[in-house]
Amino acid sequence: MWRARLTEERLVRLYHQGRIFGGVYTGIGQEAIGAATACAGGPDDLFAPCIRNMTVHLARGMSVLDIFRQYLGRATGPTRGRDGNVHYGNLANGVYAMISHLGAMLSVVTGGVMARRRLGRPAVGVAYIGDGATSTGDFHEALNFASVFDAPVLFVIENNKFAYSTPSSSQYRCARLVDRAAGYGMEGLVADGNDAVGLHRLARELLARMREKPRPVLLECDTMRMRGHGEHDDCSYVPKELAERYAARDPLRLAREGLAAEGALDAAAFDRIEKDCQAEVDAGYQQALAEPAPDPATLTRGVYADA
Ligand SMILES: Cc1ncc(C[n+]2csc(CCOP(=O)(O)OP(=O)(O)O)c2C)c(N)n1
Repeated sequence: MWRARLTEERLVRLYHQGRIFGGVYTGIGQEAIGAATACAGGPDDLFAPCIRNMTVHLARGMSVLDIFRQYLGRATGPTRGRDGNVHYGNLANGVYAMISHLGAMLSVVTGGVMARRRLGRPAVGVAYIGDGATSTGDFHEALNFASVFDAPVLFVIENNKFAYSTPSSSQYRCARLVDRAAGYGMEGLVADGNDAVGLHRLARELLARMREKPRPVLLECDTMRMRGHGEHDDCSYVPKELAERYAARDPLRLAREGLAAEGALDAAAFDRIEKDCQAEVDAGYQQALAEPAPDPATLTRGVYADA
């Protein structure tokens, strides 16, 4: 979570300095969801991170250096400078690169998990989606299909109260999004999306059960988008009181307090983690900055499949 927070804070600054090609969309304030669930997976599991899931990439082995290479459009980065944004992944580590069409990746994970299981690999999948994207047809199709075929996919809704400027009240009429689980005949649970420790325990238990007895689960995580949709958005439409309520429940603060209360990690150890992550971010940024942009002569390479 510290790695993601500090990386994204640096990216925000770079964006406002005009050093990023394209937009910056952060998961600041939502780090617990990706971190807690992705750390709960096994080595052969599949993940489909969405816009605000840098913690999933990091938890599944991507380096801070590679993330800076991606955002700075370096030839050495995960998309070799073809994309300067969230469309990166690492299939070798079971992480799909997202495409922009929200909802589309849910079926991809479902199919990927089914394929692995047919080959005798006991994989489970975790797919992430925002509250707004639950209104897509793809969401419905993927959940229904996964339920009918008992595909062990944890569908994680990050309910951060807004889809761009559209509030939940204009997005859905059910009391909670998890209510939809019954319609698909699957288990649905609600969790505090800012409590990394509690969520990690829940995710470990859920994934272990799903691996044992394959079936999908819908998990709605309560959280809040703490910045604009992207850095171009000042989010003036967000009620101040709402933002303040969640600022007081910052996931890093909750993790620090929770782990200290359990005697698992004292304040000094937590501070050391922050310091180490800051050093990693500084070094990663400096190295990526020194690396080359792609050679224009290679523009179509890796974009089209070789015939
Ligand atoms: C199918 C589809 N419709 C619209 C968009 C444009 N779009 C990109 S992000 C976004 C808001 C998504 O809101 P939500 O799913 O709640 O996720 P959040 O941004 O809050 O994390 C929209 C409308 C898109 N990428 N794909």
